Amino acid sequence: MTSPHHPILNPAPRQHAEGLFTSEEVALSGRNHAMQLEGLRYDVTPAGMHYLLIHFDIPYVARAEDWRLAVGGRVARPLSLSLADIKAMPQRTMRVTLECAGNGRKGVSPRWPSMPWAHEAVGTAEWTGTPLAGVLAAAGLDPATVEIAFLGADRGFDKGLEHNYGRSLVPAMAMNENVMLVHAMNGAPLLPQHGFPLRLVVPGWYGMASVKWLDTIEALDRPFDGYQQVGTYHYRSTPGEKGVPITTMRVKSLMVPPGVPCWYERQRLVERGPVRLTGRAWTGGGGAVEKVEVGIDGVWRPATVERRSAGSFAWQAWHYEWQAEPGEHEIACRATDQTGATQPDAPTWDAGGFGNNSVQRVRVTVRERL
Ligand SMILES: Nc1nc2c(c(=O)[nH]1)N[C@H]1C(S)=C(S)[C@@H](COP(=O)(O)O)O[C@H]1N2
Ligand SMILES: [Mo]
Repeated sequence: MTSPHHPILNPAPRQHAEGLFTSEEVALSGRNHAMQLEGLRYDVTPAGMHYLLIHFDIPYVARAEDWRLAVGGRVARPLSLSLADIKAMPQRTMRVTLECAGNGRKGVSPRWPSMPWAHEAVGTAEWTGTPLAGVLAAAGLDPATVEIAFLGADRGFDKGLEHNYGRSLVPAMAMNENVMLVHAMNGAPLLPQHGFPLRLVVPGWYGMASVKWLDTIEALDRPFDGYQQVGTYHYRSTPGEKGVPITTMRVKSLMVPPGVPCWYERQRLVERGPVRLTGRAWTGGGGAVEKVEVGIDGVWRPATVERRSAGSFAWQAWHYEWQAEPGEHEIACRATDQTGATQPDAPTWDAGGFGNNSVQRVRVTVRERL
């Protein structure tokens, strides 16, 4: 019997799974790499270490001169902007921590078959560009605008639906002074994989809002119904329910695993004595992390957290002095933000595997000094 399913036009419904990872998941994790956890040492993640999430293919833009940003829909003056036009507008550089909403999906069981992130789909970059509000003002946004859609040049299929990657914001959010159209990352033109020549950056939100390879902005008199807006990126405690749209990042912390690893299992070996544990913590919506605790074998103690200046969207460094005693240990870290929200011990189950901010645990063997 032939299957009625076709992988592109009518794919077999994906099912939640436990246990072994599929070859599709493994292939996706080759295309989309995480930030190595030792990358938490840098205030600004070196561009090649920053995590990547690319749904379809990276669009090939050979010459930035040939590229245009179209601004249309419910605007008084439709625009077609070159990269030079955008660079001629007021410029600002912002340090922003981005995290994929699917970060931690690997640990949500049963899991949704998609990009099987462990903990490290995060990175911090210095993004340079112009505030989106200035471009929208130049186009003359119609007051009747309900949502503004941002479309990338990348196109493909998901669940049989063909679309360009696209997301939307309500006008108040689009006009927020921190939302930017950026052409540079860490002082260099965007790399192809990070959205060359232009992307949106929505600080404080999970990464899906920061549309890469941006070529169209459209002011709409109705809610945007693109797949990436309505078909996914919702918290759903029951598969198939409407759910809650995903916006800002949940509070989270990560540590640089101490000592040295083994190649395959990634377990750690540390020598007895003082060990400085270090890491980063962040939260969404421009909030601040107020507390980080380190758990050694289940006993939690406060770490020292870098204070942050108001209006900052970058992660905060933390450290903790550990007296490592010989034996087997489990080390964990846990952040709490200014709202009192803290990281759960175990993931809250989500149908799409989104928003897993449960605590990271690292197994460490401590030996006597040689
Ligand atoms: N056009 C386009 N924009 C996109 C995506 C994409 O696949 N296509 N992925 C989104 C998701 S889910 C994330 S987490 C971030 C990742 O940005 P990065 O690869 O620069 O880290 O880009 C977002 N913007
Ligand atoms: Mo993402």
